Amino acid sequence: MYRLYFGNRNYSSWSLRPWLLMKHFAIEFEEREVEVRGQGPNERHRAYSANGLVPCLHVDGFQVWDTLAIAEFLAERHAGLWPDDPIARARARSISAEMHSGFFALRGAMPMNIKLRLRGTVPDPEVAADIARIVDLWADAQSQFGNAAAPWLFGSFSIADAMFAPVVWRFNTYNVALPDAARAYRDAMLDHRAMREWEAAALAERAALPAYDGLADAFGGPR
Ligand SMILES: N[C@@H](CCC(=O)N[C@@H](CS)C(=O)NCC(=O)O)C(=O)O
Repeated sequence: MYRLYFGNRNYSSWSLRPWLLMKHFAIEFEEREVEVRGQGPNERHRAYSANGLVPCLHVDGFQVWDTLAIAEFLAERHAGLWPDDPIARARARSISAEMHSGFFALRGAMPMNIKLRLRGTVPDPEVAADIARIVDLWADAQSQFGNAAAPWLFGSFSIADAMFAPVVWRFNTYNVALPDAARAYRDAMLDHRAMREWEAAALAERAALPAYDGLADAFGGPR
């Protein structure tokens, strides 16, 4: 039996990814939500996560930590999490790894904060470059590997979609201007049944991280 330790739904972008993946693929797991403080490794998490970070997946007591490792572990045990075709799979892995190890300007300037809906401002050049790169990655994946009948990056929903799910919330919170295709992908992700479930739980949370909530004014206040 799986047990997933994950952080506050409003803020913990890494936690959303494996949670969404497991929900989408109907992989059963016990949910253990814990408080994050929005900084680096946290001693309070060490009891259930060796690196002091969440998410951490337990399988019969064995720990798998770090989002991409969790995704790969699940992909070895359940069918369909990566695209079947090796070329599509390689591209899905490349963009998932790029998400996992990059986009620091965007992640730093626009932390995930599902409760906020802000007017938005013109992004700094570094943030704008990250946004442009993501828009390109999505368009490229959809044109080469997508399927007109489904909104996902590689035809069927995959780990790559889960990896970009928190970016979709960022685009929504900070009202990031997007071309039509990226906006359509964002809206399809926001409408995913499990994303709606995560959002409803996030909206009901009481924990607050003032450093993140305090960004509202810098983005023009509520819209
Ligand atoms: N590289 C890790 C990053 C995980 C991470 O940074 N988790 C944050 C929450 S999103 C955390 O646990 N921070 C400790 C805390 O804020 O208490 C992964 O991919 O899972």
